[in-house]
Amino acid sequence: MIDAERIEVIRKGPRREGPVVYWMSRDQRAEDNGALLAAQEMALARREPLAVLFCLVPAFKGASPGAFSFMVEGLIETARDLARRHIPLVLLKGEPHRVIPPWLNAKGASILFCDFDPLREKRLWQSEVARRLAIPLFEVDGHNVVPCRRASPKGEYAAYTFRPKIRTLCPRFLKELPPLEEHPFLWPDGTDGPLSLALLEETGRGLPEAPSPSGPPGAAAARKRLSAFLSESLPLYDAKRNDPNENVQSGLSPYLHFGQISAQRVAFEVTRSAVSDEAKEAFLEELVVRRELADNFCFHNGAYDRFEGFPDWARKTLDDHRGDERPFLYDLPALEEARTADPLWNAAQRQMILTGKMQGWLRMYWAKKILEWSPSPEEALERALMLNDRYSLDGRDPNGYAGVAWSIGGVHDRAWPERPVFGKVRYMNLAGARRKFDVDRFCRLIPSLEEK
Ligand code: FAD
Ligand code: FO1
Repeated sequence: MIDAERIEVIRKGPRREGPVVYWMSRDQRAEDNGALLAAQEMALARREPLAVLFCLVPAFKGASPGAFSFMVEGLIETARDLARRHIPLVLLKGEPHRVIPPWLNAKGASILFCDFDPLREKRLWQSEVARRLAIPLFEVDGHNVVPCRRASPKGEYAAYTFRPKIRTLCPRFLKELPPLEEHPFLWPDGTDGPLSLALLEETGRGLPEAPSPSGPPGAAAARKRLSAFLSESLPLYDAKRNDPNENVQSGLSPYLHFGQISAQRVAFEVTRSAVSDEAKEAFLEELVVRRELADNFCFHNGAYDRFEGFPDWARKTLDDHRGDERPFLYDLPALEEARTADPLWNAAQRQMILTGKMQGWLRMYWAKKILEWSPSPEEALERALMLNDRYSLDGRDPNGYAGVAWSIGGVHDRAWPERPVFGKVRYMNLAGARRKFDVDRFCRLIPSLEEK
């Protein structure tokens, strides 16, 4: 049984007969998918067929064709996984509110399930679809280990206020999920699934492959990455994750972003692995506390991608330092093309463009330098978000909005000694980076953009 605490009733409606449909969006997998399992539970209880719907939109928050390709290839695998359980994955193309309600009507659907997602665009999709439905809509949070709506009723101040809540609730929610069953009640139109699979394959062929930092797309590749991480890098994670030369991060963020693997599965496997408690703790702090704090931030702060979303102290101090002379002022092309005077920043930017991912510690340094070199904090925020969303395979994610807001706007951080431009927002510099790791080695190893 899926824990009822994961489920939110978005729209009530009359109980009637008809197939059950799950609108998949953030959690694009067949296994370990709480929303899909909840939909199947309902369909089995009512002896109804079950379908999964995916709505492919023409553009999403500056995502590159490569990011769409990674997603579509993963969906093809998911469609095949579902077909083996007699559950069609139906692909619709267009704006969700225009294409989903008419399709549900045409199929006589009785109930719709959907994913939880804190992003503005996604919440708008959900409310616009709900407005046009005559059937119940249930949202299931299968993306977070502790469902975001249950973890906390408010925007948390920092990790230290959120951590105890997560720790208390984790034992209840961090459980093995049941497998998806072969669905015994067949979808009435046997052509829906195969036609959509063919459409997905055709869509995939038309897209350029993304530079992928962690391996090919899809649920199987995600599980392979996880097992390699557990045996090779997790033991070193606590000590070396912040060293960009060491490559001991999991590389799971693109898979987690597109929901090709569940955080629940990752947390579960890490918890029962044979590594030291320190390594487990360090990793779960990022995967569960920090990741779910990012969802909490976006869910409770409507201005998560704007200056107005920064805490009062940070806005005040950044306002106080608006007039400060910047050591360098770069325009967007200079940043985008990695043409600054800072070799580490340039290498980090190149790493993001060439591989689709920037190392985690560098992401903080990178965003802070954009603040230092932009005419205003607003412009810095806009540039950092645009570049991250355009070039990172895991971009367009609450983690990105929280990470950039932490770096530029002190979100979830505290005030530090005051200095030019940054005010009391934490500062980072090249000399500090050199004390942490071999900066020159890192810069040497990242090719120039012309060589790609
Ligand atoms: P690992 O270190 O192996 O961690 C495992 C997982 O934990 C990650 O996949 C991620 O889901 C989560 N995690 C790790 N660090 C953080 C963190 N600081 N905050 C929230 N969750 C975390 N993460 C994204 O997923 N997408 C982004 O677009 C993104 N943009 C960022 C931008 C900036 C400026 C900053 C400072 C951070 C950003 N992060 C982003 C957070 C973090 O850097 C990445 O999640 C991490 O580097 C991804 O690599 P990994 O999967 O190998 O991480
Ligand atoms: N979600 C969808 O339901 N349909 C899409 O066509 C779609 C495209 C897309 C492209 C890039 C990307 O990074 C995400 C995309 N998503 C899409 C949304 C994604 O599933 C996530 O829900 C959010 O990005 C993060 O919460």
